[in-house]
Amino acid sequence: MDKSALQIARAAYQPKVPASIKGATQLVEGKATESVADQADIKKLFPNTYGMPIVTFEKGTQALASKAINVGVILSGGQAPGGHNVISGIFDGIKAINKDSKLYGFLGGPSGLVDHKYIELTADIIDEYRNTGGFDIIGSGRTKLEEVEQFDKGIEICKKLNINAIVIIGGDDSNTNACVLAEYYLQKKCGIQVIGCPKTIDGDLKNEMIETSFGFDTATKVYSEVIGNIERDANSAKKYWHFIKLMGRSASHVTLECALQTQPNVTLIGEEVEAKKQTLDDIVTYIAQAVANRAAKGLNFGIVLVPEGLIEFIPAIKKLIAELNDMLAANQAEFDKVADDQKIDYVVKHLSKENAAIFESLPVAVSRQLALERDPHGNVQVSLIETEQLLAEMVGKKLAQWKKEGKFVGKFATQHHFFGYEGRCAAPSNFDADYCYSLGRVASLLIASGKTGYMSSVRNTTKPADQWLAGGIPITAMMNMEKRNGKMKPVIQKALVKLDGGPFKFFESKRAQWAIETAFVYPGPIQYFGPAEVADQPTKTIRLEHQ
Ligand code: FBP
Repeated sequence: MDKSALQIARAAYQPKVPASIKGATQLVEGKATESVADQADIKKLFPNTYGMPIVTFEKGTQALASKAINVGVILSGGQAPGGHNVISGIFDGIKAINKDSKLYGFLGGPSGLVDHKYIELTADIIDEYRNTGGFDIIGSGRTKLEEVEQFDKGIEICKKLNINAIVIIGGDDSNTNACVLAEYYLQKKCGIQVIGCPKTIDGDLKNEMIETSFGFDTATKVYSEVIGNIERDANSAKKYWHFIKLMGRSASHVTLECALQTQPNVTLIGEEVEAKKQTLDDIVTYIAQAVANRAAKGLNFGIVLVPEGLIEFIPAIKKLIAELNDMLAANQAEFDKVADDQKIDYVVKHLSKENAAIFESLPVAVSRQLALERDPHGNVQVSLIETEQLLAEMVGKKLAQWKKEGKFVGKFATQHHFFGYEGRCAAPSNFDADYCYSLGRVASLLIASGKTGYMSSVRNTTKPADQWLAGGIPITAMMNMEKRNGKMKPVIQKALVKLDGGPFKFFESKRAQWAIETAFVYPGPIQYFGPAEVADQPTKTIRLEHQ
């Protein structure tokens, strides 16, 4: 494969790891854990993996284990920069434990385990993918691992390949499934361990012990670079308002981080919209007012950042989606048989009066999305809803009305953009390259220590990598009960933007100034080489959370 000069230089990059796992290391067990909520229910569902202690790896006197370990790795869900480094970290980790250890990659996501599609990941393959973006080494998929038959198919292939442990690299849903699998395999006493790794550009798989999910750092740096370029274009031409939607299925962390990096005029945060019980009209009025205020100063241009999940945070729409989810889950078989052009009618007839009215008031493109497009986890596919376009149109209509009333004197021309896929496979930043490789190394240590039902954890990440803390967190400790497809299920609690947290508070203290002034910051591209203050800095979010 031909390579650019940067790719060649990156291939030789040696990721940094915590000092405590560099040589001999020892496992230290902490106190027993409890789940974040619904303790009795979670304990009942996970009798074997509930209450396990947090573990840390500290400097030791001898290497952990010497027996060869065979591991199967799965990439699950959306791509995130750094996945290949988790895999190379696992590879180097198990080989350091015993050179006869083997790593298998299940192909195309969790379905590879069930359908027995795999390859052995040899040193030659791993070397091709070190420090690269993408998940193409083995591919990814969104098949949900939740049926006993799937788990049993997993046992079959693990027995055949003599696999001792499976590592699932995924988001909150996939790590929940990793824990269900760990519990089942313990119950069956089949000797297969399951370890999770926190992945998602959305940044919503985090808690007190998991500081960030990998990929968030690189993806937000890529989006911020491009937002900065658009800001500079807007400030040069002075003729467009750019409406930019940013990925992040539900939480608004990506949007907030990009706002902190680029200081746009308007930033919407879904969690705030929900807390303030705002309507679609409130949001449109807020943006239109910012446009009018700048126009009064002769500034007919600006930047609006819109989180992908916004629509789900508008309380009236959230209620509608909840009823839609329950109704569709209860009538799935019947709904599947309804002809496509009759589906919207079917939905309207089966909703309560209040929600049917809201559903019918939405633009057709949005109501179709809400009713028709679900992913295998039952989530609305918000990335397909063109909120940025919808808002730009609605703001345009409001300003036209204000113009007639003499309340708006400027011009309003728009451009819209959606940044998501552009950042998910970027070459990992130094932070993600180091963090991911460390997560992989730690996963191999958890396996060598006989652990199962744990998520690999690397903390203290605002400090230089040498001082990072390595360990494992029981996945049950992150769980609570939530309604999914009409039924209460144990799931890892999603981390939404905290309105009393450091990142939001900082943004809140600045946004009025950013709205009226042109306070844009142009971050420029990710730097892979150079001084640490340029090349190794973690996100502003993580720094503000841990200052
Ligand atoms: P994960 O939670 O699986 O990491 O996916 C994140 C994400 O990139 C979301 O931001 C986005 O809504 C979704 O995936 C898009 O999914 P798809 O790749 O299937 O279009």
